[in-house]
Amino acid sequence: MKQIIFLGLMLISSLTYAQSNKPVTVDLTVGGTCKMCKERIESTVDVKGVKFSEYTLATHNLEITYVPSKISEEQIHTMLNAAGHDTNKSKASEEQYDKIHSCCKYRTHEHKEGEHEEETEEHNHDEDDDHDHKH
Ligand SMILES: [Cu+2]
Repeated sequence: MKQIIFLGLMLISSLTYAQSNKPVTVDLTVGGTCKMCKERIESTVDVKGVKFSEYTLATHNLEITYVPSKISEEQIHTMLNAAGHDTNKSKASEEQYDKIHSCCKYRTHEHKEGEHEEETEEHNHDEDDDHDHKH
C-alpha cells in the first residue's frame, strides 16, 4: 500500500516537473522612465531560464518568457527590485532605488528636464515623494 502511494506521488511530481519545463510568458509591470531603464531591465532579466524579454517604456510592460523549472516569477521580481525597479508585485527598497541613475528616478512624477543634479550618496532626499514602501 505504501508503495502504491509512493509511486503515485512520483508520478504526480514528474508530471508537474514535465509541465514546468515548458516556457511560460507573463506580462509584468515594471517602473522605468527611459531607454537606460529599458536596457537595464532587459539585461537584468537576461539570466539562465529566461528565454525572452521585452520592455515597453510607454506602458511599463515587461513581457517575459521563462522556464519555471529554472527560474520562478518571484525570482524575476526580486532581481528587478535588486536592480532598483519596482514591479507590480514587489517594490525596490529605498536603498535599491537609490542606486539607479538620477535620470531614471521613475517614482517622481515631475520630470525636471532642465536641471541635471548629480546625486551623491549622502544627499538627503528632501523633495522625494516616496516615503516608506507601502504594500
Ligand atoms: Cu532610465
